[in-house]
Amino acid sequence: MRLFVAAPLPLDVRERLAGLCAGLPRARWVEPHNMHITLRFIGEVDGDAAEDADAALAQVRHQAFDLGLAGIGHFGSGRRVRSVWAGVEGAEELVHLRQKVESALVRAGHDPEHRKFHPHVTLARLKSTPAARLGDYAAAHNGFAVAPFRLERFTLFQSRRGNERVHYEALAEYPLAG
Ligand code: 2AM
Repeated sequence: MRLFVAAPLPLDVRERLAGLCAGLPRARWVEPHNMHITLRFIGEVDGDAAEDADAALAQVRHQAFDLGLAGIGHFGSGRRVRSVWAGVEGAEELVHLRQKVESALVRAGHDPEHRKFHPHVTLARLKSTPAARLGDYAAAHNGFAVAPFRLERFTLFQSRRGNERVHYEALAEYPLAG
């Protein structure tokens, strides 16, 4: 099974993000119910490893905290822009939480993640979208912002593919202390 750990987003935040999901040619837009902030991609694991990951994540202790969204960015450059995303504002606590998640998974036997953490909400995956169109899109939505909302849990998701659609199923939720 293919797993990842993420911060789920409230419905009203996903509805705001859905308003950004138009106006880019050759974009595969993320469906609003699938939108999240990835904390740690785990990848393909068997059932035992998934249980170990779940047990480790259940040990993570962290306070609930506020975070907002602001701005539009992308990964990749030139003709190889891979994705567009909304940025996270005030991500200090999210970075702390992500460090705890990372330590817990490493203790559970996963290889450490060496890539830098860039908190974001993926809006679309792109293939050969003309750079000028991307520039227009970013300019149009430059002022995008979502007021801070409270993150009260994080989630272990399973990524499933079916009918050419991807579906993220919440396998477990871990409350943050109120
Ligand atoms: P994203 O947050 O940038 O979209 C489920 O597929 C989630 O895990 C996606 O949201 C995606 O990142 C992230 N993900 C998928 N494949 C990945 C990979 N090979 N390395 C890192 N993260 C990945």
